[in-house]
Amino acid sequence: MKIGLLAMSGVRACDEELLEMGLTLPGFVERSEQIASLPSLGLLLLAGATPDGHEVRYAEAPRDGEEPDWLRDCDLVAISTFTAQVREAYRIADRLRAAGVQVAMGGLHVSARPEEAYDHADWVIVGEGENVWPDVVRRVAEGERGGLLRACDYEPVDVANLPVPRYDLLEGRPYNRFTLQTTRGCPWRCDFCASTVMLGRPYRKRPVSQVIRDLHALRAVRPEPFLEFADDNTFVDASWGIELCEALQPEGLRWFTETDITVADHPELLDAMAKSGCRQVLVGLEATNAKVLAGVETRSNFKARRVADQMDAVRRIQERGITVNGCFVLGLDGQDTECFDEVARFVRESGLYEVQITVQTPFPGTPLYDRLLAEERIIAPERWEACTLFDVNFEPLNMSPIELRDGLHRLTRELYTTAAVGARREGFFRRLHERRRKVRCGQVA
Ligand code: B12
Ligand code: SF4
Repeated sequence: MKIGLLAMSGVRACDEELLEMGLTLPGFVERSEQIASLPSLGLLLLAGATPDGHEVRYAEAPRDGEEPDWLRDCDLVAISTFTAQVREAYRIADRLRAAGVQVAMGGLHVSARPEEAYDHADWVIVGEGENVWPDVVRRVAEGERGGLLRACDYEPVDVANLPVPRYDLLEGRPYNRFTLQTTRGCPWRCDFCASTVMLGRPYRKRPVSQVIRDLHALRAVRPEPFLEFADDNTFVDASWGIELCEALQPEGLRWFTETDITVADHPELLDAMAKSGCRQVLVGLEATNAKVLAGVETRSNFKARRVADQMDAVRRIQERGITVNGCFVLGLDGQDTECFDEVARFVRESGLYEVQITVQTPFPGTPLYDRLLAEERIIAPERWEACTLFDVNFEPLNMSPIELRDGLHRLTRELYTTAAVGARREGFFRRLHERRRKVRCGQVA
């Protein structure tokens, strides 16, 4: 059979004013350019899990209508979905089906709303795809016409035995970064989290040798990639983390990942990360005071418990030469209009190299979505295109939606000007050089 794999590419926001700012503010443009072209690791893994004997091609559509024509010649097309682009993906799926192609949809959005997706796809897959996809391919080859399949009805995915992602299918596309996975899931349970924790499995670490195997598959087609780990929370286990970094070090690459604040508790791990080429860690700080963060992480109040240590943790990480991208959520129930100034102050005082601000977003399938819906605080339920992390689609508790939007705009203007970005960078390098000088002089260990 001819099988097409279709990812929706690019970043999304509905708010015109913010989009315009995004085009002009240097700090914003840079991150968008870095990430906008990441390939879909999920689909490359499915390609690796496809039974032999089929012709597999990978495609990306920046938006609805821009999918390649060759998809219409396929027998089966797999589409991966995030919430913000799912309506576009549905329209593409409808057209492909009208052209006689069988369509399978999976990914975070349809895992949360499978019945909705079933109106647009022959096959809908809930959860991790590695063990379901080969069955879909077999069934289509045998002439079956569709079904709603759940990963929990198949053998659980063993992260020690994932297929090799088919990076070779990316051909010559100009990517700035490439994703690979070292872990799946996260031990925490944040109310708003719409990441892979939604795929319903506990935190799992891959054997380091398997990560390196995938890296070599990538390097066979892109010898000097900048790596972005597509993990939710890489360094939960410090000794495994050190093992990973030691294996990465001889590769001589640069990399980025997302991890929680506890990474700063382990000096040996930080040293190993720095030596192995870690350039930046993205850490969800979310807010700057414990009252606001109370209950946001629902398992053990982790985010609130660690709030007092935020500034020092940023310092401990950054003094190794690893930059921190601190992420803040605006519009949490405990916040009022003071939150914008609080974040700006924290960014100034902490010396954070990079900052990301988003508005609280009720993604389908999250406890947050269900709670806000029950409280009739979602402005337009199922307006999935607003699930961008930048569009306000709920009634905050202690401010109006307009105040939240305006505060986001104001903070965006303040944080991402050339001067603000320059000052953060200059501060980071000044402190780093100062510390290195002290280490050389024996003033600090
Ligand atoms: C890399 C990434 C991107 C890349 C994606 C490249 C691509 N086309 O796939 C880029 C930079 C383009 C991107 C964009 C956006 N992203 Co993003 N991104 C991520 C990130 C960091 C990793 C995703 C990943 O690779 N996971 C690993 C793979 C292996 O998992 P997976 O994709 O889920 O695939 C598995 C299953 O879902 C399933 N599966 C997936 N598809 C299919 C299809 C079939 C047929 C089958 C059988 C199975 C299947 O099988 C796979 C293997 O098990 C996550 C955060 C995180 N840490 O997870 C956010 C995340 C996915 N992004 C998010 C968001 C909000 C966005 C944006 C809306 C941001 C914006 N404002 O523009 C846009 C979406 C626009 C768009 N184009 O879709 C949210 C999505 C939540 C949601 N429910 O939608 C996440 C979870 C971040 C967050 N903090 O909430 N993102
Ligand atoms: S720490 Fe991050 S990845 Fe983990 S549950 Fe919270 S938001 Fe999700």
